[in-house]
Amino acid sequence: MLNLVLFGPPGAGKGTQSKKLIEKYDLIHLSTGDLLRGEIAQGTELGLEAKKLMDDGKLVPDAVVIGMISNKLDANKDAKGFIFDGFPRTVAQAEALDQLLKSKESAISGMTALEVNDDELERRLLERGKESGRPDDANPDVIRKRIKEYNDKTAPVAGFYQTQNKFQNVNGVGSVEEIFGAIVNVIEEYKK
Ligand code: B4P
Repeated sequence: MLNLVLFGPPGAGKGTQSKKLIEKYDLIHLSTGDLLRGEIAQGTELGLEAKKLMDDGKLVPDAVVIGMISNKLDANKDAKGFIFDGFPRTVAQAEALDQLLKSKESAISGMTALEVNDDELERRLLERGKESGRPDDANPDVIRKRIKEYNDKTAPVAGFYQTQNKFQNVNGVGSVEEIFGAIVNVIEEYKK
């Protein structure tokens, strides 16, 4: 199985690149951001709770997102592999993912991190906020809080995969096609 983690700060382009990668490699796309927005759209209890945190730029509790991912893995037993987009976002989530995959006799193939500076992230997210209506993209204070949450809680996840020799950086500034090409080069190495 090819199990990829796409990593990077909010607005780094994880969602954008995931869409292209699932087509090329025939993988199942698991975006915790999309799954949470789906719960919000359906007005579930989980969605209502998540919305408060997301609108404020905070992470949703680990147990919630781990449960969602576990359900999705179970629902896609015959998949060729998965692309994890926006998950894991904490070391506890990374440890849980390792355990979940181990119980299915599988493992993460590699993590690819998109590097983008803070000014560019803020610019992209505010731009998206104009059209998407996403409340967490509309307010510069919330965007900065999300970047801080990333630096405090998510950035350490890179070290988790580095110690397993499963971590690669890619420059996330440039055209979508250029960045896609760089990610594909890294993935081809994982596949060897
Ligand atoms: P997510 O939905 O994961 O989204 P994101 O971090 O905002 O963006 P992404 O990196 O996917 O950017 P995109 O490609 O869309 O998270 C939202 C919230 O959900 C979190 O803040 C948190 O509250 C919660 N959450 C999600 N997962 C969680 C977890 N595991 N644990 C706890 N909480 C969780 O790109 C952004 C914009 O840039 C787009 O408009 C795109 O068109 C543009 N763009 C992309 N590539 C570009 C390029 N090369 N050049 C110029 N623009 C580009």
